[in-house]
Amino acid sequence: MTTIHRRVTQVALFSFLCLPCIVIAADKPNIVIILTDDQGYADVSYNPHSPPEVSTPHIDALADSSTICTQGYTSGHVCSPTRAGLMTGRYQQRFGIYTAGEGGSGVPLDEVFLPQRLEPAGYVSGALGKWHLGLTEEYHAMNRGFDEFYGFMGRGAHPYFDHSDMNHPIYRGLTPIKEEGYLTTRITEEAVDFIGRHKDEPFFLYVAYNAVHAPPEAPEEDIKQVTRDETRNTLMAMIKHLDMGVGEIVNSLKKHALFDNTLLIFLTDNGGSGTMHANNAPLRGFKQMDYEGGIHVPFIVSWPAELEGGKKCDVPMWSIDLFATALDAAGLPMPEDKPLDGTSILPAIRGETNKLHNELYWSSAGAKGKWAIRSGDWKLVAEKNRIELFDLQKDLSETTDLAAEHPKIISELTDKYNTWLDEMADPVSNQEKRWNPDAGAPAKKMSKEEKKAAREKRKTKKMTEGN
Ligand SMILES: [Ca+2]
Repeated sequence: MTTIHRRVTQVALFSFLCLPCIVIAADKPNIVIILTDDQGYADVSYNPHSPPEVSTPHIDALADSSTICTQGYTSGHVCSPTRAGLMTGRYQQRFGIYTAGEGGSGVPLDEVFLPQRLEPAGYVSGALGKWHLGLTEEYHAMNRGFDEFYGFMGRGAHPYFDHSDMNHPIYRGLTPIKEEGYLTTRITEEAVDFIGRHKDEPFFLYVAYNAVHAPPEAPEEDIKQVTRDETRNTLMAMIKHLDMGVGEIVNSLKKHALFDNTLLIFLTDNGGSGTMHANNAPLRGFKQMDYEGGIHVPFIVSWPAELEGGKKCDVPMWSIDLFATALDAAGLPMPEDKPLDGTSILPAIRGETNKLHNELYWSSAGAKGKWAIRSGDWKLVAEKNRIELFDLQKDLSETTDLAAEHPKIISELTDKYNTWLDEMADPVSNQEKRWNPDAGAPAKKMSKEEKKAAREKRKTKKMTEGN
């Protein structure tokens, strides 16, 4: 019996026994989100600004057959806040998450995560890789609606080769395991395995590679002298494995004839990292900034059964929209108990609308005093008492501050931001919501040696903990 004949017979049999089940299984698209970590805007070779050392043939092939969203943003400029917004479909600030430290300690338990909404429609859900939404068991992916988990829970970074620190282990489900192998490769293998095991039911697969976050670690044989910069050479080898992983996930979906009816979204969790020598051309800045280089990311949407490929979509959209988009694709209603701030991006990709949001807001609260708002083509970027204004339509690279010429726009956008921020919760860490120039004691004057020691300490902290 051929596969098709066997399938027809199975469908006939199940239709007779259990009609609603088979209708669900046949109609619901699979949903796959590949979230990479700290990858530069130009560290995908489909970006025309990408430098010659960057080669991502598999990501490029996916981009070619999909829609490239040229105005794709993340709601955080670091890892954990973006993840909190993505998993809830809501401004993460709505429940007090403004920084990596706040998100990394856990998203309040009354928030509802995406797999919890998909489960009633028959979806099985798996999370792979970096969680970074809580360290303790109640915040574990398995307790936030996922049926399967492979990866690490807490901090932003994890070594790529050495998984022996059982204080920060790799988990399978809720169980810490002894693990070996290059983590990027292991995550890919787990993704391929998940797809194979769940090919006959609708699934939601969240593949959160920690690549290419620090530490810079890649298989020795893959590190080539493609630039004069050792860290960047290592980054290129890390990207090679990430790119191969994307290729294997796509191949696995194709092998099981699932690719056409899979909504696959590829994006990065924030802008490329300066520490890792990422390239964000033509955008200004890096991760941890609200300039475009910190929040404007590679963003690809594929769903061949429903969306024509080989296109570009220039409508501003962001990571918070993926929740509503997944529900829309699955034919599910938008929740009323926890209203979403995101909206389905599918109408924009189909060309049915050229606007999804009036404004996009960023805030990392008072301690850092960084915030931004995009409204139409205007973007206001603030840090403490410095406010800059850019016209993104003319100046995507944010080279020319127009604040002095447009005081009225500054005041309108500042008012909008303040109204929005008033609606948001206080930060869970008890820091102030707004920067306060009078807060805290004046910094003690440090000696040269003390300054050097503090710098070293910060550097070590950054490399081991990540954000
Ligand atoms: Ca990140």
